Amino acid sequence: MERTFCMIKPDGVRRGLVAEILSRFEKKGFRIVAMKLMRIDRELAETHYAEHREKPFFEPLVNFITSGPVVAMVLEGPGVIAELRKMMGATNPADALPGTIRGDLATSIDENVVHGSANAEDAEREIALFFKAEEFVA
Ligand code: IDP
Ligand code: MG
Repeated sequence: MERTFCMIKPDGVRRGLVAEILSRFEKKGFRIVAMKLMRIDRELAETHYAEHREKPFFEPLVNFITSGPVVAMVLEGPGVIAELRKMMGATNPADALPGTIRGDLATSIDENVVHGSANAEDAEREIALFFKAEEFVA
C-alpha cells in the first residue's frame, strides 16, 4: 500500500487548523499510520528542503518551518501521494482552487499550511527522515 509524508506547518498549528486538516484526511479515507507533534530543528529543516537550498526563499522557509511546532504524519492509501497533493492544492494559495486545503485555508505562499511529498522518491526519503520504524502502528 502506498505511503506519503505530510506535515501541518507551524502556521496551521498556530491558527488552530489541525483538526480541520486531519478531518479532511480521515473523511477522504487515508489511514494515519504514524503521527507526532514536534519541533523541527535547523538541521532537519535544511535536509528536508535541500532541493531549495539555492532559492532566494530558502532562509525564510527554514526560519518559518522551525518557528513553532508542526504535526508530522505518514498517510497510507491507494494513490495517496498524488491524492494528497490534489487535496493540498497549488503551492501558491492564490492559484489553489476552492475545496483544496490551501485554496480554503491559506493566503500566502510563505505560509501555506501543509506539506506533502511530491513523488514516490520524496515520500520514501521524507518518511525516513522524520520517522523511525517503532513510531508506526502495527
Ligand atoms: P510544495 O510545498 O507545494 O511542494 P515547493 O516548490 O516544494 O512547494 O516549495 C516548498 C515550500 O517553499 C512551499 O510550500 C512554500 O512554503 C515555499 N515556497 C515555494 N516557492 C516559494 C516562493 O516563490 N516564495 C516563497 N516561498 C516559496
Ligand atoms: Mg515540494
